[in-house]
Amino acid sequence: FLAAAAMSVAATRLRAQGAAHVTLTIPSEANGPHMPEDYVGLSYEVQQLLDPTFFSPKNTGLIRVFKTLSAHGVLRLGGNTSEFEWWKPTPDVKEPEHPQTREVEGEPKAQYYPVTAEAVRNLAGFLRATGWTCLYGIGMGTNSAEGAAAEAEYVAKTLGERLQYFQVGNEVDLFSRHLRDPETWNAKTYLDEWLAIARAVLKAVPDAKFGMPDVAANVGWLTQIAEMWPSVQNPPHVTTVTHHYYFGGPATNPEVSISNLLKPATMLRVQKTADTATAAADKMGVRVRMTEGNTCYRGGKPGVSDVFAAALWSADYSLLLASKNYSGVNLHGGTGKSVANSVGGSLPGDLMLKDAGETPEQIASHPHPFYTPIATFGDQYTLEPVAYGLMFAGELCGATLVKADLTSQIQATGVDAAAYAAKLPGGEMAVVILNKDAAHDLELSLDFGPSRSSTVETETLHATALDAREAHITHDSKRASLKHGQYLVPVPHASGLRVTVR
Ligand code: BDP
Repeated sequence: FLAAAAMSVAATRLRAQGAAHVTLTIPSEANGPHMPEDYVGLSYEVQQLLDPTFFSPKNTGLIRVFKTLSAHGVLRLGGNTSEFEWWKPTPDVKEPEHPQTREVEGEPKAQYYPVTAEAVRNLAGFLRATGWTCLYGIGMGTNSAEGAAAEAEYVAKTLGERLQYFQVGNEVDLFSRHLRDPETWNAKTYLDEWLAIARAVLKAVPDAKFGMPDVAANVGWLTQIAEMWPSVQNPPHVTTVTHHYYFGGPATNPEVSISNLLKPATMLRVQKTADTATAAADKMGVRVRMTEGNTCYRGGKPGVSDVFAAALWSADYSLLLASKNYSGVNLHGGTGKSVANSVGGSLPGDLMLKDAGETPEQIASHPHPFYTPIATFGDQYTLEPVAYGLMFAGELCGATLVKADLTSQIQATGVDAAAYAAKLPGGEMAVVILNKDAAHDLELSLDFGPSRSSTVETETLHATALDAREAHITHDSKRASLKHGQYLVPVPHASGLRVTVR
């Protein structure tokens, strides 16, 4: 069968001058998951709050790029640095005593810093100006229940309806490395500790909502928590179970490459994790969200994280999780200092730059981690390629996805591509095709069925090459005609296309 399939694919490629031809029948009804309006999200270190002028209503440049990315996005604050924050409501409040932690290679150093009332007030103004809401991260690793409750009270009051929920603790499945006793730390001891803090928060904020457990990678904890949950007396209101995802890392790992990032096996692993997480969420009757992730941990890898390949990856990754009923994704980033502190002082991507012959001064002049969706140059903010992929996927926000597995149909040709279809709130059908293949072009016959009219709108996600430091979204609203409900369209290698039919 495989040989026959390969032969017929080869034959169709020859016919279409190198492009593999596929006919995709687009169902006229969508009965898959609904992709929420606020699906698109970003994640920043809590330490970003150390500069209260960053998330501020006065930071108009940043507000502009947030709004370009999404009109209703979700800003999540967390990261490794969230374990070393302490709440400083007024200038006279002294730094508390901190518990003993272990210093471990590869884990962040205990660098304590205050989160101030001013930073939280500015954050509220920033959220109002952008139209975004917030998942607010409070530390657990070195925090006290009283500290968490006092911070939560001020945050709830100040952010108001801009606050979706609290997250307490970041990547708790890794606490055994440096913050807890590896002999006793597990999903059960975590849950007990989490409940104690959540109940203290509830005393201060009776209607507080939560997302948890924000594991780095071990989604098995979601399964275990879902199993333990029915025996929790008077459970706090958890709306979302959460996990993180980094394709690989660190930057020095040769496995972190464009071809590995984009190959179908990578997304198969993502699907497996998603199935586990979704099953746990369903069992608890809550949603699941990927609250922190990106291409390559410890700050990303130049030439992979900051190029067009990352745009195709983030578009595919985001739509795949939407098709698994996730409530959203938050891509991690921020300015250099906060992310560097989160990974123990310097970004290993710097090592790569040293290998590439950059001087320490040149390295120091890179002001942000390589995976950041929004880069900062002085007071200028720009959307990086990885953000373009998220923005492209985000155009299906508010839509209902069709259940058909269009990706498998395309991949049967041997081309590394993915496809998703959805019914938009206005009734239009949209199809997104992501041709991640480095060499093979596609030619698609999209069969929308006879009932669709002939107004076709297209939009492309493109760049000059997979490894180009650029991404573009080009809107093309020319009217094309459907022949017997069919639309024939090329999707060149290394590009994305959205076709919307009224
Ligand atoms: C995650 C941490 C985050 C780091 C990121 C990274 O939560 O704080 O910035 O890894 O390594 O595990 O880049």
